[in-house]
Amino acid sequence: MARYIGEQSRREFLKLAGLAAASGLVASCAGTAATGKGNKDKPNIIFIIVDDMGWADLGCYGSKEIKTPNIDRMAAEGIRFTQAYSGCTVCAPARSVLMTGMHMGHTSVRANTSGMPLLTEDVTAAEVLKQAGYACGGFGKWGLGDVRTMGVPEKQGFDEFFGYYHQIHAHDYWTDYLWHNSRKVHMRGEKGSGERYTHYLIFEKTLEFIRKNRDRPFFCYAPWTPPHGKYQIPEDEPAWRIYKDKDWPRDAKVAAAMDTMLDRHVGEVLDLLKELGIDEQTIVFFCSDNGAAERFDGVLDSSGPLRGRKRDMYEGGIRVPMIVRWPGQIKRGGVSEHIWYFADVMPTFAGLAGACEYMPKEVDGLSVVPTLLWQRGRQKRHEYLYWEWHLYDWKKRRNVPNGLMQAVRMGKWKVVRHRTDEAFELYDLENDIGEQNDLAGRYPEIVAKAESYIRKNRVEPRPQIEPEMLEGKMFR
Ligand SMILES: [Ca+2]
Repeated sequence: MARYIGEQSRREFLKLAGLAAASGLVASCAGTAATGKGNKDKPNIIFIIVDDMGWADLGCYGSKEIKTPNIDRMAAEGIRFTQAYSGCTVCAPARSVLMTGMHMGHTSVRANTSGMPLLTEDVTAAEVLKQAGYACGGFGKWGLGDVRTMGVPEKQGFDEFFGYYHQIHAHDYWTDYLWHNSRKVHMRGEKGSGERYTHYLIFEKTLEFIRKNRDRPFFCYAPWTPPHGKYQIPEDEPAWRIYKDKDWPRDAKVAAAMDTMLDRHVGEVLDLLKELGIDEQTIVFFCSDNGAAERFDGVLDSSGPLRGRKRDMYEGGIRVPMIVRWPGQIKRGGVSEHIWYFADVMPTFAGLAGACEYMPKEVDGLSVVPTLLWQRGRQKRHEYLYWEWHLYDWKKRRNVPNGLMQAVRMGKWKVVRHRTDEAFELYDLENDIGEQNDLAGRYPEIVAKAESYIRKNRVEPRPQIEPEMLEGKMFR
C-alpha cells in the first residue's frame, strides 16, 4: 500500500487539491473559514463504528487470521490511519466524546453506568448536521441516554434511531426487543436463529435509511454492536462456517466470525452506494469504538504490538482502526500517521457539511478534513490529547476511590497513570509502541507539562445518579 506521499502522481495530486478547493472543502472549523455551500455540495456521511474491534483485527492492520477483504479494499480505495484514537477506553464515554466533540475532561457522559445521560443543552454531531439540512439516522447501540431520559437519540438530533439505547442491553444479540425512537419493537422468531439476531435487523435498517434518503444529504450513524461479547452468532451465518472448526477457543472463533460478518456488511453498504449512484457523493468512515475486549493472544492477537486492551489507558485500550473512503476526493491507498481522536469527528463533519457555524465554541476537536484531502500544510495539530475513565465499584455503586485513570498524548510522548495516587508513566511511542520502557524518571519536565494540561483542561463530571434499572433488571 502507498505511503502518504508516494505512488500517486503529482498531476493527480493537483487535480485532487483543485477539486477540494473548488468544492470549498478546506475548512478546519477551528480557525479557518467555514464553507457555506448549497446542498449539492454536502456529502452524505456514513459513520460505521463497530464495538470492541481491536487495532489489529483487520487484514489491513496486520491480522493474519481474520478475513476482512471488503474493509481492506475500502482502505485501498481510501485512507487508513495508524494513529487514530477513540475518545475513551469503554463504550459510552467514547461515544459521548464522539457526539459532543469534547474530550473526556469536558464531555458529559464519562461512565458506562448510564447514571448520566446527555442533557438537552449538550449539542451533538447529529444536531450540527441537522441544522445544515441533513437527515440523521442511527442504527445500533446508543449508550448516551436510556428511554425516558432527555439523552435519547431522537431528542439529540436524530430523526430516527433503531437498536439498543442502553449499552448493557446491547450485550445480548437475541434480546426480546429493540427500540425505534423509544418505541419498543418486539423480536419475533426463534431465539438463537438468524431471524432474530439483532445485528441482521440493525444492518437492514441501516441500508433502508440510506435508500430512503438517497436524494438528500444524510448522516447515517452506524454504531453496530459486533464483535462485542456476548460472543453469539447464528449457526448458519456464512462467516461462522469459516472459523467454526478451527482449533481455537470458542470466543475467539465467534469474534473472528463477527469481524468477517461485519466486513461483508461494510462491502454491502459500499455496493449499495454504487447501486444508488451516490458513491462519489458519500464519505464513509469505518472505525472501532475502543480497543479489543479480549486480546486472544496467540490466536487472533487483537491488540497487535500494543499494550493492554479495552479498559486500559495503554494504546491497546484506546488506539483504534480508522479508515475513510470518498471516491474522487480522498486519495486512494493513503496511509496517514496523523494523530487524532473522536473529539475531532464533529469538527470534521462540520467541515465537510459546511456547518461550522452550528458547532459549539467549546469543542476540543480539530477537523481532519485537510488530512483527508491531502492538504497537510493546512492540518492543525493537537498540543495534547486527553483521556480519562473512572473505575466503578458496581457492588457499592460508586466510583472506586482514587480510581481515575488518565492519559495524555503530546506528539510522540504518552503519559499514563492508572490511579490518582500513583505516579505517571511516560512512553516514547515513536520508539516504543508497546509502552514497555517507562521514561518518567528521565524526563520529569514532560510529565509536568502533561500534568499542567490536565489541570487546565479538565472539569469534574456531572454528579451521577443511581445506575438505571431497565425492565426491573439492572444492567451492568
Ligand atoms: Ca465498546
